[in-house]
Amino acid sequence: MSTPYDDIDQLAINTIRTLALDAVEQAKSGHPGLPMGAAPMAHVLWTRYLRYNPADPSWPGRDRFVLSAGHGCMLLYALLHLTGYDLSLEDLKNFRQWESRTPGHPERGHTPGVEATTGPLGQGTGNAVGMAIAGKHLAARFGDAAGFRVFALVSDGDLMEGVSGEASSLAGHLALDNLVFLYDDNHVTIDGDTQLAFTEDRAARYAAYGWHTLTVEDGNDLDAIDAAIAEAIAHEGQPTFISVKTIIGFGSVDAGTSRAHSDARGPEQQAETKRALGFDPEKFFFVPEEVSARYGEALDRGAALEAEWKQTVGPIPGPEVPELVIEPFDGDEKPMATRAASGKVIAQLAGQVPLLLGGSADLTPSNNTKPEGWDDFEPGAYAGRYLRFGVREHGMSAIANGLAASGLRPYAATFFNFLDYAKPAVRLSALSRLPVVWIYTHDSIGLGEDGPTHQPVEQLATLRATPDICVFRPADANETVAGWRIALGRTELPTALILSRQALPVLDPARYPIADAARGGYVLEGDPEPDVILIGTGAEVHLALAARGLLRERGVSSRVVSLPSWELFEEQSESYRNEVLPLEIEARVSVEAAATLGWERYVGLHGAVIGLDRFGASAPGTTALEHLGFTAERVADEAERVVQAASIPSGGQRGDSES
Ligand SMILES: Cc1ncc(C[n+]2csc(CCOP(=O)(O)OP(=O)(O)O)c2C)c(N)n1
Repeated sequence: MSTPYDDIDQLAINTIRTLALDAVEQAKSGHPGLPMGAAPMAHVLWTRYLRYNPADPSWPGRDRFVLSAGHGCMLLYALLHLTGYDLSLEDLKNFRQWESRTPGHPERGHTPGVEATTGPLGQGTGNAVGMAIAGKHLAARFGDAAGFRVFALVSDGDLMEGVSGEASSLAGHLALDNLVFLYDDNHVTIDGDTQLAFTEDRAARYAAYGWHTLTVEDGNDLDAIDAAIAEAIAHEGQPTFISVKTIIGFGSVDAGTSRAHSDARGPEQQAETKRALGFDPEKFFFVPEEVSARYGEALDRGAALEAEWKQTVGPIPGPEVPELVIEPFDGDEKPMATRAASGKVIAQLAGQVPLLLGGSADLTPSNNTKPEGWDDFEPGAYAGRYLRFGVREHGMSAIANGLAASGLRPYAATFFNFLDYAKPAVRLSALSRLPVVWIYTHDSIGLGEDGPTHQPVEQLATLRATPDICVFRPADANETVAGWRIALGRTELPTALILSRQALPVLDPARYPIADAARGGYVLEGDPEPDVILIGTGAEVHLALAARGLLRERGVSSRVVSLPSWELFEEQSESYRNEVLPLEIEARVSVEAAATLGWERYVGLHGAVIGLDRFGASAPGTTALEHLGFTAERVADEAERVVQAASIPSGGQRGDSES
């Protein structure tokens, strides 16, 4: 501690408290309890230790502050305003209003200075671990100055969520000593005291994860908080968990109870609380001049820190990706699983995309995610680009978000079915516009013997229903190349590559217009004016191709459309989409070994959807596919049926197969 804390520090802390209170009262909703209890630790961190420059929120050398308990966002908004980020008092007054810069939970990319989109409890813990990995990795590869520290404020709810256990366990293993958790140990959640459902020894839990643990007995004791943070920073070889005992809603009549957690309590309580904190109840959103001045020091301090950093840091590559050189797969290649093709692509990308790094949730040999020659990222070997996430799909995914938020280009892999274990973080990658490449192999019942517990059915529909994520299910090795190009070209949004376990024929680029796969959908082959259009994705494209052969023998002309990505296809011009799927051709059949939900969009009212609206079965993949109706014969039969139905004039029994 350089200079002693004084009355202005106390006034500053109470300013944060009253700003949070006024904002919640004005919005008539929100969470004042956490900001009021945790203001002192945030004050100490933001005035004495955190390295940031409010004038340049994207300064790469800054420390990261993650408010994992995102419901307490008025704490962060108040700090951002007071320290000079581009967030005005007017913005604070608009807390939680339409199009305001102060939404109900922090949103990365929306409010300057917000590092992570938090609110779903637990996510921020994983994001912080990802950022700490990024800090270590950048320092190891590009020099110490390229690294940074990460501080996360975490709550009881954060620590109850399983994802915090997954991420913290890995952080301990990795000995990330640039990571500090400040635990807002206030013993209160929405339902009441933590005695109701959360009684383990949290510090002991973190010690068991391999963290250094510290306790601050009084969350209002600035010197004790200061000493703990200083010790955490100095401590080497372990991340640090500081349990800070606080009083939720400090200053209010409801302090220390779950009533203080959320909601406006009305003008009377508001006035009473402000009086208790030494503030004039008639003044709203009031920032004393001395407090402005104290926090205002952050601008000069930040400018100096950044200037000094620029002198010492060497060049660091950015997340942008150069023109990629990826060898196409020859039409003579033996059939190859798209997961295997993806592995070969990653090996080629390794040298071309400097900040590419990634790993798998303990399925490396199955996901084909480790390029030859890449070292593991392990304690003492932080330059390694391969991440051993362990069996922690949710933690892996929240960590990948933190890596992407730090400017790296991460990929993270598991079996497609286990998307369900990771979905909250995958959703947030889209919401917070992070360019993670999600690799999901074993993409259908075609995976075979592992059976219905491992066979995805509804996962494609789930991802397609998620805004802003590009879902790409390639039909072969060459479409897999296209998928990777798309994924890395998207510098602001995530992509999910949905890959097969089973080998698939390689589509010869000399014969098929594979480059058009990048448009999400294209005519693979067929007659210009076909009787029927067969639409497939992934492995089932090959069924459509085989069905086309059968239909030819039956005198029915057809076209096969490969539709690896609905989202990319929807981005194409209307005229292109009409070229691929001409409106006048109503006889259409889709085939995809997954839930049928949504395919009506492409086959229309008179088409047929071949899919899977039940769970799979344990059997060899080809057997499971056959028994569950994924055969070329069935596709051809359905095609014939819809062609016949389409030829019945309207008013007739069109589309009724029994007629
Ligand atoms: C994943 C998730 N589940 C539920 C919620 C709803 N929720 C918001 S705050 C909260 C309890 C918070 O308790 P704590 O984390 O101790 O915060 P504090 O009461 O100290 O503000 C819950 C359940 C949420 N935000 N995220």
